[in-house]
Amino acid sequence: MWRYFIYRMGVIALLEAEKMVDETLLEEFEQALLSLDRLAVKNLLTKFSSSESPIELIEKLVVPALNHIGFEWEAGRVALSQVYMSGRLCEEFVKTILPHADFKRKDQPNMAIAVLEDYHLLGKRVVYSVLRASGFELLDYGRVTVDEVVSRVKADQIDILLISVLMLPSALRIKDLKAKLNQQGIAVKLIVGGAPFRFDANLWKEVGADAMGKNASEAINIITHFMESQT
Ligand code: B12
Repeated sequence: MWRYFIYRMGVIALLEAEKMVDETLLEEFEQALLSLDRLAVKNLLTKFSSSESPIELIEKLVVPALNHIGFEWEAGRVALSQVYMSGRLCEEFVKTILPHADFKRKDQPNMAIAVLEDYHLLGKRVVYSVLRASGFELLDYGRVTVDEVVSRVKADQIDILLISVLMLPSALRIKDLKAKLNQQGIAVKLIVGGAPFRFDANLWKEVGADAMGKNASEAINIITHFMESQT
């Protein structure tokens, strides 16, 4: 119960903090998503992209709009089908604006990214693309169970594992993952991210992660920090 309370307070605080763009634009974008107006979604993204980079566009417009839609769904004001279609529309356009890989960097740890027992894939896609565009090479495990990820991390000799989850039960599964990695003596740094960690600032420590990133840019900083501390 207390966990849910912290979570709810976190959602409200996050929605306040995320009002970073012109509220009218954000509302227009949200309405376009909810009414499945593909053309309006495209036009608004195009308008915003003339002044912002693709990543800023995602962080300042797409993420807050989807967060708010999730909140509205929870409050019973929008239907799950609208949440679903909003997610699909954003996925469709985000795919076209994400930057391409840039392979300048060579010396780096073995890295992989996975979505743990969760069906929310858009955040992982964004983090993966931003890391590759910043010169990091990493494996994409897609959606995996705890046992699958443990055996893949072992086989690929992964040094840094990034985990994306959007639901609280999936976040709590990271505890099992950590325990199984420890049992097998696999030393891998765990970086976690996604809605539950943004809503509850201490959750990443409770599940045994080594770090938490609120967005893709923070993932870059954390990895760079790990690399520097190893040299
Ligand atoms: C779109 C959406 C869906 C879509 C997903 C489509 C898809 N292919 O991804 C659909 C409709 C399928 C869906 C289904 C469900 N959903 Co949903 N969904 C959302 C919503 C509205 C937006 C998620 C999203 O795509 N955001 C945009 C991306 C870009 O942002 P992001 O994922 O947060 O990622 C950013 C950061 O978090 C971070 N990040 C993410 N991962 C990582 C990893 C690392 C390592 C780092 C550093 C950073 C990082 O960087 C990203 C870029 O900034 C959220 C609301 C929310 N507040 O998040 C609810 C939400 C996640 N859903 C929720 C729920 C409950 C469900 C369902 C259970 C509903 C149901 N009753 O069926 C199902 C579950 C499906 C399943 N079996 O897993 C809840 C979870 C609540 C909880 N306590 O666990 C939320 C929070 C809504 C709410 N407010 O209640 N959902």
